[in-house]
Amino acid sequence: MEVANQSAAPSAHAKSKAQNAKPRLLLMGLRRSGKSSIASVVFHKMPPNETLFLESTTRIQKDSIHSFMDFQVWDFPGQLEYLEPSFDLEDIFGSLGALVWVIDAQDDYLDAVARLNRTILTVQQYYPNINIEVFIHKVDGLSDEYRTDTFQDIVQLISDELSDAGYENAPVHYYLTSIYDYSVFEAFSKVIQKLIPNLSTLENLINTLSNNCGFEKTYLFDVLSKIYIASDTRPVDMSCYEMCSDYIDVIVDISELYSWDHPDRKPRGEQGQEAESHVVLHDETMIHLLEMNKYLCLVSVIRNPEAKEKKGLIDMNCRTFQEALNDVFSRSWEQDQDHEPRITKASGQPDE
Ligand SMILES: Nc1nc2c(ncn2[C@@H]2O[C@H](COP(=O)(O)OP(=O)(O)OP(=O)(O)O)[C@@H](O)[C@H]2O)c(=O)[nH]1
Ligand SMILES: [Mg+2]
Repeated sequence: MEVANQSAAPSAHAKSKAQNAKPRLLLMGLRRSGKSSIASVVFHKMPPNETLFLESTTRIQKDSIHSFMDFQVWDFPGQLEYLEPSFDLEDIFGSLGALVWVIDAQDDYLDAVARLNRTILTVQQYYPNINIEVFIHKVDGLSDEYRTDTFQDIVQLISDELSDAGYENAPVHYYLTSIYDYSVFEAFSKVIQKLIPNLSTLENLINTLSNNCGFEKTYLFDVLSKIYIASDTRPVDMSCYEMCSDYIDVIVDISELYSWDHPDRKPRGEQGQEAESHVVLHDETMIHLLEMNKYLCLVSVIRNPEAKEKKGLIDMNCRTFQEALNDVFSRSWEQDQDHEPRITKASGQPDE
């Protein structure tokens, strides 16, 4: 296995290498817990049913995602014993953005919890700032009541074991997820958002935009993965998110159907003609979508009848937001990824 090395403690060489690397999301957990399914559904648009035919992962699968921000997703084989001394921890956890631990909630989860705790206790000695995101997964098969019980039980087990081992207030966050609904996208959105250094600036900008235009909820989406990288800070309403996410599909489908080419689409700066669209639903809710650049689009839900009338105001404010967004991201967008495929798959390749 390529990440194998001779010593368990991080080496100086590996440390300097890691500083230049892109943030990395590690998908870990026991076998068949659903790691590859999550990566395939979120980043490769695989229909959830087709994950039934996924084979067990035998080598670390490394995906490089080129988007508004470049990052990597490493999908681990469930049986890999990466805590053994033959693995260099720095190679695995060095440029870590997040450790996503997937637990199959339909299965006996005691083993998964024990292994997660072992991992946390080992890794936090070297990387105390590590963010641990626990996906309590496959909850589609559980009743609402059983779901809540399972959630509480897992949270309790993990925090009890960690505090018994002397690790209080571990930075562990929990999500109920399933590939059969939007929960896994929502959870991944939250995980990715923690990697964005300018998140609070973006949220403030979206809050201002929403207030000025009378939007009920606004999301800034990554178009291909449909992860939202920021939203206004009003409470999240799952149905709003689902509606906005579906609307992106409609627009992408229409664009593709009519071969709407985007030769002048750029990751930053002045854009050509953006896709813009709105629809009014049976309950008078309006969804408004405006493409921001090559990767991102802004989707808003408008329920206030007065706000819907003021199309000019919405246009003007959205343009101003687009300019501000450009400014916020201009540094990270300096390196134009135009010529690279958006998602490249390099299974088991050593990290460059
Ligand atoms: N019901 C349900 N099944 C799921 C979900 N996610 C994944 N699965 C199923 O779980 C099985 C195992 O999924 P994988 O993604 O291959 O699991 P893995 O964690 O990558 O397994 P290894 O590669 O062996 O470590 C597949 O049959 C998936 O269809 C989910 O959210 N709900
Ligand atoms: Mg797998």
